[in-house]
Amino acid sequence: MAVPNKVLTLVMIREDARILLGMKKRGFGVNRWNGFGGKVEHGESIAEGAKREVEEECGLILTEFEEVGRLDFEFVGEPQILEVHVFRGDKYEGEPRETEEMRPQWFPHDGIPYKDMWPDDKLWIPWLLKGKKFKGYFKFEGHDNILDLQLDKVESL
Ligand code: 6OG
Repeated sequence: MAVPNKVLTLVMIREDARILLGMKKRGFGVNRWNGFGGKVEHGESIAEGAKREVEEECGLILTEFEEVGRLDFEFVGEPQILEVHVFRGDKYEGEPRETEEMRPQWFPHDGIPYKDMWPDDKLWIPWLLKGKKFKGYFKFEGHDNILDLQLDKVESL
């Protein structure tokens, strides 16, 4: 029987001049900068899960955010596909604060630390910053090597 996808969220909080990333302090993707997000829980919508994870991981309350991307990740040797719903966070309340999971930091759009991020990010973050929507599939071998990929801009998800 097919293994159901693992449904995850990923929120990139974006302003005109800068983007908020978090240094992952533990767990999957440790020691990489990334957006905020995690597993969607039973009984909540994907958008609710995104908002909850942002608050848990960096203390911000999202007031305007939009789903802009859908990325499926396969890891060689692992049956489960990670189905990542990517959101652009446009407005929020509060100030970012460090938590047990993430150390947040603002980066200018032209200073995103791609070499310390998941290798797919440099392919789609520029689209997100320009307000585009996208869909993609990546096949990883380990955490550094992309064997195969498909990535397209779309009008709607
Ligand atoms: P937790 O296991 O910490 O959620 N995620 C990825 N993000 C990027 N940029 N690239 C990937 O390529 C990713 N795979 C997973 C989704 C994991 C967090 O990491 C994101 C979640 O926000 C493979 O709960």
